[in-house]
Amino acid sequence: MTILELHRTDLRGKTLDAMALRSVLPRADVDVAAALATVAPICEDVRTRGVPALLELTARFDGVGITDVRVPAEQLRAALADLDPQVRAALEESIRRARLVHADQRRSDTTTTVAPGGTVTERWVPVARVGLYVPGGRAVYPSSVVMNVVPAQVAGVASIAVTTPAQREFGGSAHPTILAACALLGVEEVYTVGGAQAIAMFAYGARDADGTVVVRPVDVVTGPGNVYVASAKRYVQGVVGIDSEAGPTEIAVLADETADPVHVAADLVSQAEHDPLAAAVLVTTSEALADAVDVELQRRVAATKHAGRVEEALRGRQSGTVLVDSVEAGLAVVDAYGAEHLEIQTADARAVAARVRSAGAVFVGPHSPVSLGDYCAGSNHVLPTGGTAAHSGGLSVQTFLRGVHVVDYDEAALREVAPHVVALAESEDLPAHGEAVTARFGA
Ligand code: HSO
Ligand code: ZN
Repeated sequence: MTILELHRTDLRGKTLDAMALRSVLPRADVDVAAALATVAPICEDVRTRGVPALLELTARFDGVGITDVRVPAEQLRAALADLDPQVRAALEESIRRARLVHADQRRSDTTTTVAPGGTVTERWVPVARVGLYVPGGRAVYPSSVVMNVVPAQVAGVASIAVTTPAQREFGGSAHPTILAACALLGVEEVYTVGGAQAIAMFAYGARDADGTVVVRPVDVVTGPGNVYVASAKRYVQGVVGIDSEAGPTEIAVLADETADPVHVAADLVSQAEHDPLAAAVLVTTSEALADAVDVELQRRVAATKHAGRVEEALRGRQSGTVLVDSVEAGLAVVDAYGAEHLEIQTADARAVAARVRSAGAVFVGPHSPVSLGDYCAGSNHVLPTGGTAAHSGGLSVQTFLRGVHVVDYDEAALREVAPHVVALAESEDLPAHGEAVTARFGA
């Protein structure tokens, strides 16, 4: 391997605002919009032809000939029975911790007395049915089954379906650990469809050639996937709700001279392991740390199992080191970047973390690596990428709830506010709106 050094961007001595920072910070251009041209015909094909289209698309894109999209119940049970006991124990612990955290996210209904006799209640109602996408491809993600299913269950969603790509090496079924995770969580409706066609299947539902309904449409589709999955989610949005358009994984580390270069390098490599497009960004006040991390990366990358894609990710334009004058300046950088995962490896890490404004999840101090959050912290690992942390949070119970306002005024309360309604209605030249109120008082 030729010398591996993260590209450096030196911002010392410079004061840039958030917009200027975004233009100099490393970031991949994953073009979700461009993929729409590929994805739209696929979605339309699924919408119009249903299951036969799903089978054909699975053969074309996954190279697997399947005859049915649904995983039989016996296969789910068998996968759980055959699951390695250690993996089972780990999944159970991951589920237990995720349930603890997500249970605390549940909202209670609120009732506000706006005026005597006039109340507005906000009721939180779960959506009826969700479709959860679990990626296949380079890695197997039973942990993503946990991260998608737990918040939906805690929210009280009655009908939960999972889909994951058919795998040739498992005879066209899904990876057995994914099936076992579904069984462990009590999810019985599992499909082996991946890619854009899976998202369309959930959005539109799918019928057999003879018109029998095989997959009922869902209200919300969630879950990470590749650019085609993200693009398909964008395409069907409006027909269904979606969570964020998750792109390749990102880790940013804000570190000062107190950080341990071994920890920093190990954590950068851990997320680079996902994908050649994964991003690993070190923001530091210490040139000595940046040098030490480069040395450690060199060693680790050579020794790691997936060295090829890790190296590609670290060399890619989306990864690099950013040198800053102070932790303060570093905070401005990481806020502008809005990482999916942000580690704070500085003195007084807790206080620094409390000041972060934009990140999918923040990992505080030397003992909270991102991979803890990926599996067993209790937090969710489906998080906003590509800077969308500026406007969105990660997957949560809230993703599956709708707030419904319930308006309940008595006669006196309506009478009291009537002149204001009438005045506003007239100002908008919508007099019938005012009359709907005054009609109640004999006018
Ligand atoms: N880091 C990924 C989640 C994951 N890691 C699953 C391992 N398995 C995106 O947050
Ligand atoms: Zn990960």
